[in-house]
Amino acid sequence: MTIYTDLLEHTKTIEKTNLKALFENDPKRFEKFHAEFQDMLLDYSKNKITDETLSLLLKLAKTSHLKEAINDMFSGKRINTTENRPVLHIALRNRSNTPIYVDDEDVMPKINKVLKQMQTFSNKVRAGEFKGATGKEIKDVVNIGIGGSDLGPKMALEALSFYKTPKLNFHFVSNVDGTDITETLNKCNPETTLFIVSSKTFTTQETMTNAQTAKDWISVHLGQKATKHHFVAVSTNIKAVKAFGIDAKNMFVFWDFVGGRYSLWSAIGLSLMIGIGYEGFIQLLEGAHELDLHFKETPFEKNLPVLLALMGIWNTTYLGAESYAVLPYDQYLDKLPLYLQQLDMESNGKSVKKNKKEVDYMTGPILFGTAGTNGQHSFYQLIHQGTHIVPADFIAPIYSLNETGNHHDILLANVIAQSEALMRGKTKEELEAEGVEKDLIPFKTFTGNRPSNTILFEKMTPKALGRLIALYEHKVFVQGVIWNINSFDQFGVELGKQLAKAVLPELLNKKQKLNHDSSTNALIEKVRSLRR
Ligand code: G6Q
Repeated sequence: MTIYTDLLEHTKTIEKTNLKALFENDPKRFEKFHAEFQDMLLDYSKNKITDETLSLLLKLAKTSHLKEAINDMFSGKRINTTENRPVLHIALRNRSNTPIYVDDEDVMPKINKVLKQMQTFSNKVRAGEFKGATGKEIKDVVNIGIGGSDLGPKMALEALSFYKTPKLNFHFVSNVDGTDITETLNKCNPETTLFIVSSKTFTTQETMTNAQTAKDWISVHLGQKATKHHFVAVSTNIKAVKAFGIDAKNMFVFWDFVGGRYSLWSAIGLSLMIGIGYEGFIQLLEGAHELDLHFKETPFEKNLPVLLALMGIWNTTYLGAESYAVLPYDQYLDKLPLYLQQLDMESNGKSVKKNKKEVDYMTGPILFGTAGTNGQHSFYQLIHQGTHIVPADFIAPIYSLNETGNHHDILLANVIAQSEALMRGKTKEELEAEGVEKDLIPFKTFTGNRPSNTILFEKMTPKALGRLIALYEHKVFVQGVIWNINSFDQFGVELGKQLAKAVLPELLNKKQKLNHDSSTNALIEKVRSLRR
């Protein structure tokens, strides 16, 4: 028997149990199944687990050599095996400044140097000292990037917009759809606009197409020489940045050991730093660093990312849940589900193990979600009464940054009630006692017994956001280790991009013979025939 088969066997016992009964039979259940770190509380007691489940899951973590894997990541080992790279987003926020070595080089000095460069630059923009080609102050900052070079700063700037300078407007252009850049440029004045071209490779089709359009816009309005006054770059590719016409002193570097979806903490966060200021950005890094130390040093049974990961593994791999909802009850976190969708699904949406064999178990779930009570008036129907079991994470701050009347009490009452409703449901007997019409009873019954976690923290600050994101990053890491997949590559996004490169000339050259399947050929023909 392996731990895997032990857990499979154990599902038979759990399938016979009911969450509501587990609570009724054990008044200490919450006490047993929660963990805290600083002001953050993780309540995982509303999962279908018992003492035995938890001890088996902790054993699973141990036998998966999780401790060693954590140490490997923190010490700069090349754990991204398919790309032969270390994974060191933790170094970007290593506020203790302890040396971290890659090929005998301590990476901390170069990380600190870029942070300093970002500080000087962001201060200048915020103070109105960085001027455009005609000598005017910058008013609009446009980040051009996609995926990992877009979602992090976009999500975080919205999450921390309470702390944002009112003097500047921020825009994020990512989609290659011309509407994205056109609508953004319509809101900006070329004389007072700064573009941050964010691209690790500086070759990404969408980003380079958008950047070129922005460059043409500046040229048309201010002349060709204006580029260097209105563009800065964040990249690893110095040569391409220079070729684009961006001054080397206005380039902010990062490195191969930072994965795109883990790059918010690097110079990719430049727009965020301009928005909330250097101090705010450092607070974000500090929050993440605190969580890093907690993750590295805390025994698994009290370790928030490990516990959150184990609940996910239990629900997905053992109990068969295919999806996973992240439901932040804080308007500022509206884009968190979008951000976590990339973090989780691009990292763990894999079906080949590190040993090249196909997995025969379920890995990363389908993640979705939305902020506040909005979802309650829409897809929560399925979560409460549908045929799918959707484990959910409810996330809420105890205080609102905008305490207004009784809004926040209502919000908190809702988030707490949702997890209770999912857990306990509503029985036929309860409905009868309420005098519900007999014919409607089947439709109004709630089975309950549906799992969720609740994460509470004091309030939305840069530090709190840092902790929250790091919590999810490490959760994803732990799951990748246990599933024995490489969470740090993303070959699955390549094929579509490659094929698009072949289709593009075929759309443009109507005489080119088509050699695809009948559907693809017909779609190309249709576009050819209708598009002049
Ligand atoms: C993230 C992915 C991906 C990447 C984008 C943008 O982990 O690698 O989302 O961030 O494809 O890539 P560039 O930064 O190279 O433009």
